[in-house]
Amino acid sequence: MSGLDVSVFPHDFAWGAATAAYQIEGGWNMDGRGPSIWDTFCHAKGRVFEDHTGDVACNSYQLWEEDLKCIRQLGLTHYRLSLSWSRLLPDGTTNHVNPKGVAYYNKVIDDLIACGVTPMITLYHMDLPQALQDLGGWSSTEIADIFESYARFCFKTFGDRVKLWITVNEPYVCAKLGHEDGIFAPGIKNPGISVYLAGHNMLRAHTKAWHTYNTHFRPLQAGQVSLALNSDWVEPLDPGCPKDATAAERYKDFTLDWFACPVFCTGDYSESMRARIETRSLDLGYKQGSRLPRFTKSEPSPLGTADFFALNYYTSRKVKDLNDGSKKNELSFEGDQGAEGVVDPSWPICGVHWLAVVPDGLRKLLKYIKDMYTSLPIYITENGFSQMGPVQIEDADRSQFYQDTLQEVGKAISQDRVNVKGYFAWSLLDNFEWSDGYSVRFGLFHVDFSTPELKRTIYRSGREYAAVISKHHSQPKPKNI
Ligand code: GBH
Repeated sequence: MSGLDVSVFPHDFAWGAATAAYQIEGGWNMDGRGPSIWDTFCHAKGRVFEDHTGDVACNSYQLWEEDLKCIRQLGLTHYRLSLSWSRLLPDGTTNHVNPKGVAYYNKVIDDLIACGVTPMITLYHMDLPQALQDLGGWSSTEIADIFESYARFCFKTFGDRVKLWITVNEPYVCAKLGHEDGIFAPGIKNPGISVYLAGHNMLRAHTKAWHTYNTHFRPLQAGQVSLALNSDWVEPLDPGCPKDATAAERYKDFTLDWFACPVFCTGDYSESMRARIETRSLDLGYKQGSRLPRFTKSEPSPLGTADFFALNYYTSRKVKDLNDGSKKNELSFEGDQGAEGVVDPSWPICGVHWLAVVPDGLRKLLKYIKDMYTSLPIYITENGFSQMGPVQIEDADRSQFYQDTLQEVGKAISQDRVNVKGYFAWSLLDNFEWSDGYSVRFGLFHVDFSTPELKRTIYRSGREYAAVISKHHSQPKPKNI
């Protein structure tokens, strides 16, 4: 990454890396942690690649100090981690607090701050307490208030030191992969119905947590709260084909805009998304009310419930119309969306099949977010590149990827005037990559899962990322005028 011009990044730019509790912590049944839906999902055979589990993962629960060394070696200014809800509250409710869970995160937070690293904390990264799933999980109305109590507990316990919060990570992925496709926990396949309900309750949960922070904690703690939305950059497959152009709009309606419109634009789902779902319900003879829930006046509005925009970007897609395709008569999310995202043959696929490498898609998406949604600061809360097969510590291709991507972020800042505040590489460590188990590696550090020491070894991309950060910090600071 030595070719990267770091001078365009603001002097207080957040250089980060991200992880998530279930993907790194292990210690799944230690010291009073309650089970989460991912424990259940992994322990049922046949769900995850070679039945891998997060039982041990990187063992960050016991090896936190090794992680801290990695963070320091990179010279990160920020570290994004998530809390395991069921480690703090084993049955999901504040009726039972696990003091050892609280002590663990207190140590992590204190150690980070002592090392000059700013924590960004995600409250929910895919790992619902199993006890709450047993009550209906994200499909139940009550979950929003239960989440609000959990969030309040975390703000109260950690908010004196933590100033950057993410409520829910990727509601799209949790709803779609967990409740429509069933390939993520809780493994529900209820096409065209549960996905909208789960997404809706995540938005309600986020909204309540933001309002709680805003009213009760912001005055004293002065932090910021948002939710992390994942999005590909999309364009019509054939820009000259009106059907593809409309399909690309629909694709956006059902992905980024599904959550961004209520929070940043109107307080409700877009007219086009709602109309599309209503029409298809009629066409398919679905009569049990609206599949896309409504926000009610008795609850606070999602509009304005973000203090910054948190974006997870990995890849891009070309969109083709699917209106007359096989999903036409199917009650499903994809049928509603009526659009299919495909990979352009010129894009390299690196590692896992879905990750086409398109760094300039990130620049376009950043500008799009600024133009369409908000002038609030944007944090890129995840972005990364995967490796499969034999371990390559000298990962020149990943180093190139980070250089190209950061170059595009730099252009977004200097040429498009997008207020990008920070960048978090996914991930600090090789870790449990959900349904792909340990077969897909996203780390800046390799973790040797074959030995109990779980030794961390820096990849070349990690060394080069560290060099970028240090080069940026050795630049002269702008003078205060
Ligand atoms: C992020 O999601 C997650 O927040 C993070 O936990 C994860 O480790 C990281 O990505 C890397 O995957 O197999 O064709 O069904 C990014 C969104 C959701 C994109 C899952 C790929 C699987 C596509 N990802 N999706 S497929």
